[in-house]
Amino acid sequence: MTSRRNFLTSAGAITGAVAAASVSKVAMAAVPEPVIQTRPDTMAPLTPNTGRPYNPVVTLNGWTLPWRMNNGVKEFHLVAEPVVREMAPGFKAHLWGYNGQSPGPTIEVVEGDRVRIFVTNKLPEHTSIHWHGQRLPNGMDGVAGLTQPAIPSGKTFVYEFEARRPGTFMYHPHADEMVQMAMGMMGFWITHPKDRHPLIDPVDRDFVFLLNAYDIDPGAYTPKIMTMLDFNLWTFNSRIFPGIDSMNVRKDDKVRIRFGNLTMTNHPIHLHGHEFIVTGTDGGPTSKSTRWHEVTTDVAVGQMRQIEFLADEEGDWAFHCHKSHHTMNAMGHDVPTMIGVDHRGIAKQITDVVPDYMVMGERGMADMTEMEMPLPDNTIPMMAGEGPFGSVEMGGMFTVVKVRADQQPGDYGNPGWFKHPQGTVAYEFTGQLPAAARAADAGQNSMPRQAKRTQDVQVKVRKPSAGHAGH
Ligand SMILES: [Cu+2]
Repeated sequence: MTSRRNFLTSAGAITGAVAAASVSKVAMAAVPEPVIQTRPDTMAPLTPNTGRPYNPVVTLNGWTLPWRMNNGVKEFHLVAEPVVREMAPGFKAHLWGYNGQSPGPTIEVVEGDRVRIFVTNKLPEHTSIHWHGQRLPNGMDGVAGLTQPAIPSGKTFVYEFEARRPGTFMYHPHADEMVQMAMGMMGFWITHPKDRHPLIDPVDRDFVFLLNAYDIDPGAYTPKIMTMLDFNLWTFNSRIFPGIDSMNVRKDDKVRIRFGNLTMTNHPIHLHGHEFIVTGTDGGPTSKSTRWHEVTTDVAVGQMRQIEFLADEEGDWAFHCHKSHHTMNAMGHDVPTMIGVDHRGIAKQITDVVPDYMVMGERGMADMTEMEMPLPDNTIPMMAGEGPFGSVEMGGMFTVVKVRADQQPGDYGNPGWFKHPQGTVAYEFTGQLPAAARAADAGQNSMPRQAKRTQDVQVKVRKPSAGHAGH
């Protein structure tokens, strides 16, 4: 097993070394050595030094799997295995994934490449891999029982096909997939165009990640795999804010972000400060006549979207799922609405008896960030993340696109918080406030009240008692 750290020092060195003439075909092992990566950091792009050239992508809190060339065939080795994924600093989950991580490594190939993928199953049960979105022989499609026998525990299977269509794809099991995807088994696949493509523009930065969700009780380590809708951890690439790296770009970069949804619900993904176009799906590049500007694009289950924009506004721009429950971290469910109830003293007493007891604050949930409720081990607060102006009060599917004039080409490092030009930050008004002008007489409204109505009814809006279910 080779450490990713070693080969990153000279990106692609493994592929180069193995493909070099000094290694004879006889000496070449039948199966490429698997590369394992156990850190959750965003790794530098893997620049190819064999095969056709392309502009590599950057996987958010992830990495790209190196390959070797064997008689013109690109060979990869995926190992399906239990992994420990740090979902945010201080919070680890026991998942299943590939080559040390969940999601597995990104696979990058070029249109027309002949690809051979060895899949070793180190899970306690059988598995398979389906190559979502690919044109390939039916027997390589990876549906256990339908197109192949499942890969038994301890065995290695080989998939081989030509990457016929350029685009944005993913891979995941098609064997006991409810369990295996709930446990984190999935990965990204990019097929780069072999030449200049009329519908695929070159970009300066190309980010990829998968949307996935888990149900892990506070204090626990392993996802509950029977959960269908009521997940409590909403993740980009099995990371939750504030554990998700920012996407750091140079001002006026053309930026592409690709994401695929392997959760059980849709996610409207929203970018601040810029408008983008959807340039592709897992069906390939979109035709130009179908492109219009958006700031939010909804990704249904099993879909992928690639968006593109010109990063021409400097700043720290939020990028997140627009479902507000999906920018929250693990909470106990059935949390009662406590707005208007001062229970802070009581809550402290209750936690002496019930350690996992969590309630929302009397003025809303923002109170929770100051309530200093004791949390069980291996649990992250519901909303966390300190920004330059205080608590960001976000969790889950949230990160930041950092646009900087002085970010160097090829530098993906975090430039720190944006330094706002003087006079460009919202500020407190300290003058005299005028009295509110309220409509005094209903008769002057454009929609007069019904004359017959004798009594006003007041309603209080509250969440159903089932609380968090069904979103
Ligand atoms: Cu969402």
